[in-house]
Amino acid sequence: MVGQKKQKDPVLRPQKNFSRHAYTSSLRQYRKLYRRSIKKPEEFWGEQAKLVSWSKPFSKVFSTPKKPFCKWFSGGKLNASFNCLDRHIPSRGEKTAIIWQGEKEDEVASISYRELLDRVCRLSSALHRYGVKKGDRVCIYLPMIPEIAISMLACARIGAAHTVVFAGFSSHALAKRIQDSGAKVLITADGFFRRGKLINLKAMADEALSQCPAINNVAVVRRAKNKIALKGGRDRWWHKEMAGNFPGYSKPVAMASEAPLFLLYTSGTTGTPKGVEHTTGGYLVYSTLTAKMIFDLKETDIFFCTADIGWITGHSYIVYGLLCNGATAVMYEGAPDAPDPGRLWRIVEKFKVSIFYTAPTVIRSLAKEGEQWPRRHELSSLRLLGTVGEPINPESWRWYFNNIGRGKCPIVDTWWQTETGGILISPLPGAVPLKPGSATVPFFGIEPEVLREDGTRAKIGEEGYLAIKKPWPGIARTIWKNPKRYIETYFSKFKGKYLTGDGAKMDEDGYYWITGRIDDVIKVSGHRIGTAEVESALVSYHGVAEAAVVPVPHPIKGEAIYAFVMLKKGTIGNDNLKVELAEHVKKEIGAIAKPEAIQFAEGLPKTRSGKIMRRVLKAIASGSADVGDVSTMADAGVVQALLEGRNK
Ligand code: 7RM
Repeated sequence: MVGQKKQKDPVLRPQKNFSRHAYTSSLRQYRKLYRRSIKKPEEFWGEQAKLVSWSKPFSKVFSTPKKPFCKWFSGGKLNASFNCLDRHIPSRGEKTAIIWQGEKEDEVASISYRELLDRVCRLSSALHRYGVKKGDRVCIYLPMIPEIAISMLACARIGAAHTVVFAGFSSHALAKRIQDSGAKVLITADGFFRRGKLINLKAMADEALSQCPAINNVAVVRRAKNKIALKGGRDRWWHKEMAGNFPGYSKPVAMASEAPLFLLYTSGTTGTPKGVEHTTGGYLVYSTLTAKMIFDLKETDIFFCTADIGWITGHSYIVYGLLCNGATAVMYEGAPDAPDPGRLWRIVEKFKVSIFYTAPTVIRSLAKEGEQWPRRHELSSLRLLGTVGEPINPESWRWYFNNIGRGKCPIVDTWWQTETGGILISPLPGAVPLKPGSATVPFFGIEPEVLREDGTRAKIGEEGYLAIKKPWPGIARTIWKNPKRYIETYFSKFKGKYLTGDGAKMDEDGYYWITGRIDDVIKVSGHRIGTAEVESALVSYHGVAEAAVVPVPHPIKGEAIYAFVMLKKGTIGNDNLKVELAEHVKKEIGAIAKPEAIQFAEGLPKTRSGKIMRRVLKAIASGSADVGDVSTMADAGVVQALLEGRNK
């Protein structure tokens, strides 16, 4: 929980220099349009939906035949790939859709809308040959190379739902996602580079595929040129598939508005990640409108979002929301500090980036290296900055504002989630005055509420549960194969209202201050990880009896993972075992889930009914001697032992 202290910050108006926002140039105008969007949502969204092309117009804007499940733009048909590609060809065929920067400085590609369409059509034909049909799932396990966007759009074109698995996830995590989604085709690569180091992606895919007999076709992009094995009859080189007997144009399939566009697995409060399902019409309208308005997109903008496409931010603001607006997206393959902390600023200068969108953890890690890095670069092309993924502390906000925006660019602090499809709380640059550390005000059609345990509304300044009163077009429609979990997770605590899992407070100006997750989800460097997932990975290691994982504040990562581990009799807890356990978690989930610290424990604080008291563990892990009320604890003696263990 960072960034909540300085609420008394003066309201900033860095917008003087900001050219007129195309839609709402004043707070008054924002408020007026906001009120209308809430009072007459069907009218508002019916109008906004014209932002995308429909092959068959919708007959009903919004309906909830079975609450809390909702439908948007029913009766309508459209194709997301058509909207992101074909429709731009007459006016923007030669415009650059994607600028790709490889990890090596001289590896650059510029792909026009026309070229992108051609490559998407070629892959669509290959997917047809693999027997992929409308309604099927295709798994994409690729690094940040143009082929990841091409794969997504090819799936969308033929009506198959994609499920992208972040290339940093382990083979075990990949296998689980393939199995749960029921994908029958995998698109992957031979390997890729991370900080100059070769990652053998195909080997990991192979390991996963040994557990996934349903995958009968694999397309492999040649990226790193490392030596790999192609399994006969199953694996084929992407470039060969793209070159051979090409029939020409591949027709986009008209999809029902509520047809699934993609699944994206995300962490929740159990050990099993959930397949968040987004559908075509609502998601596309929402991601496109938020991109256009919040980033104030103009025809000449060069937009650089540093997120990986394996996360929702990349889905919505590198691929769908950006390309549907006909904008130019910069895609960077490598790490922000490779080979040095000036890398991102070099990219901004090189491609004259005008809008830059990143996570607070990236800002903190680069700020730590000093101002000399951005100072070396010409950053005057920038006109707007954004952040996402975690609360931003006012110090980092100011560093970003002064050293990157050079005091001239508004910062949009955008709050949203995998489940929301697009941004829900954010300033509209140039219209809404900024307060460092606050995500500010709700987007059109969004009604946030800060609620108390009993469901009543919290007072101004009082922290509570952040909930959203009514659905919006971008909301996830269900959890794949688990509608019950959808209802329980999001709509049960406050009946019918969407529970975000975040804490928040609202100030006297109606601005929202997000205080972080209040469930068992941790944000490590902006990446979402479930404590239960890490715990089940730890427990799956021989010798481990029980594990409890909690977040601890971390100066760069925001939050880090702290694990308490109880060993079975006969297992000795030493530093060697700590290394082995961390490696095991990496193998089970991925490097992002590795615990920062492991503490061996003789016992864990539990209630008399056997529930682990995480509140107590959090206090201990953070080095606090004050663990709060322990009157409900079964054996208060364990706390002393844990405190002593911590100090060791
Ligand atoms: C986009 C994304 C969602 C969680 C969410 C919050 C945290 C995201 C902000 C933020 C404070 C922000 N999707 N979060 N944006 N907290 N200010 N601007 O990150 O599904 O991976 O995570 O991220 O806790 O619930 S996500």
